[in-house]
Amino acid sequence: MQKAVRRIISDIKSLRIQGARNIARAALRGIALEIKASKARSLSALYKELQQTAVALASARPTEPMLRNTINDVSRFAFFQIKKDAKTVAQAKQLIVKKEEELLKRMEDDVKRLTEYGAKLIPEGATVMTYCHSSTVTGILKRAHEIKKGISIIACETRPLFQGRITAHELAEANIPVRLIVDSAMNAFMKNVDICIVGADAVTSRGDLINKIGTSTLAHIARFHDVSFYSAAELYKYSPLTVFGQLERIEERAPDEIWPRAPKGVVISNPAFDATAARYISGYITEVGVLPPQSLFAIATEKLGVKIYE
Ligand code: RUB
Repeated sequence: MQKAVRRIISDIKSLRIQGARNIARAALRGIALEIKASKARSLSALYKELQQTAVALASARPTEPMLRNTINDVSRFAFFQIKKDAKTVAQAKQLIVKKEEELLKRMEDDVKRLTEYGAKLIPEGATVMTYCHSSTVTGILKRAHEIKKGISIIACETRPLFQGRITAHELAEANIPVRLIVDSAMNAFMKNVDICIVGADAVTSRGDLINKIGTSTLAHIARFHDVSFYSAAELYKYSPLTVFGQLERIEERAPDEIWPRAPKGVVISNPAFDATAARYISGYITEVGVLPPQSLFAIATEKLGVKIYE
């Protein structure tokens, strides 16, 4: 495997590349890099190399359907389409790289549409609480600021890796009023909040949301205060296997992210994500509009081209 691709994998594992969209985009870039540099002499050798790269990239973060769905698109394309259309390795390489460019473009178009729906949804002068760092959410907030909604943001710092600081920094650079609070201050500040918007790592067939650990706490507190709670989720965040009863696996990360050199005898648990039940979610902001949690499954299934009747 190319050194640059191994680097992408280690950057995803270490969270130097973080957030579902950035991870999926980096993986696509990784596939294109590998294919462009491939020395395969036959179509089957090229396909094998693609599969190995795809599996290595897809396993870099286990709780990421967008990563898996996007990589699946390239693999399926290579398997079915290239067999049909490519006569030489050079042609196949060209087709795969073109597919990668198309997918990146589609991701950009989708998030642009989603951003517009999200910005429209935010009330004038609203205080918005957010959690962790989601490029989709910061995109919505920047757009809302651009169309002069007069918003201000409360960002939770998001222990243990403080992705909330990335959010706060990015919004401050965009001249959006932003306040950073510790996660345990969520409840104290919720009475000043008009709307909560978080990102999404995965959405299940029941409409439950899997996102950074602590998201469900925020959703429960928002419900207690009657504040609406939205998740910004492109349809590619949907996890298709959940309709067949498979649970989305929650990634367990290294204990030293919480306490490096912890004393012997202290057991540390460090799940990266938690699940928020659909009933706490006012809606998903997607590229086709703001959807009730229960309907995301049908629309995403269609977009992903997953067949559930056969
Ligand atoms: C990031 C996180 C984000 C989602 C969505 O977790 O939970 O809310 O990934 O991000 P981590 P985006 O920092 O562990 O990757 O909207 O950018 O896809």
